[in-house]
Amino acid sequence: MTLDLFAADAPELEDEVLSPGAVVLRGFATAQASALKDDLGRVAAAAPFRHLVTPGGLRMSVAMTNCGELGWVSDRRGYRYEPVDPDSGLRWPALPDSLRVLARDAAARAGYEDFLPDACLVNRYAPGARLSLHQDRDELDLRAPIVSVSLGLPATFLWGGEVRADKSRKLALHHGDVAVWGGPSRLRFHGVLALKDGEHPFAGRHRINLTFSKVRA
Ligand code: MD3
Ligand code: FE
Repeated sequence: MTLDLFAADAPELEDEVLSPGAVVLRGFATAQASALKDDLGRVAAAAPFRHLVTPGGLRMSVAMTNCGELGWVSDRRGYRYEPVDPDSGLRWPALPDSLRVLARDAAARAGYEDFLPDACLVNRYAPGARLSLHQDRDELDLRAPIVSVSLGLPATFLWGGEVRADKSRKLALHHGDVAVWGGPSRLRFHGVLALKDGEHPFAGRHRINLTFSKVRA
């Protein structure tokens, strides 16, 4: 890469390794954002965003929907992946090609070839919405990475350790950033701080996060 001393206002975006197997690809999705927006609009029309309830009975502040063969759901009975949207009784909308290709290309760039996700959880954050520290362990295929795409308002991501009590570091995720988490990092604790209010041309007062995973081994 050439160092351009005159482009002080246009810094090069570089891949950032967070820990072995985990990398942030800054701006990786920016160029495709408008195609993603159209496809996500169709997904949300077929399977509207909703606030799920945790097994403990708390309403989640993040609104969620899914596309792909399997969708993540939570209710009083627990967390799990289901092929059918419990609100409609219909299968989740198919994974749009734009999303499938983006997830596959990002995974390959991070060193995971042939990533074929069967689930895409779409999280929508309004100001104040947050996701407390947790692990993603409802997927069966833990060899496959998770790919996450951030769109709209920026958020502060918490990157923890192997156990909940480990100190976590903060990381800003902006519109277009794609993170790939796999290998020894696959079961790390992580979360998202309460979203700060703002306005973004892509999503108004929201942040949208896409989490792609391979649920079936
Ligand atoms: C690190 N979503 O839905 S994606 C989730 O921004 C979730 O909405 C967050 O965590 C969001 O479960 C963050 C980033 C992410 C996803 C899975 C991981 C980071 C991860 C699995 C292991 C380690
Ligand atoms: Fe997670």
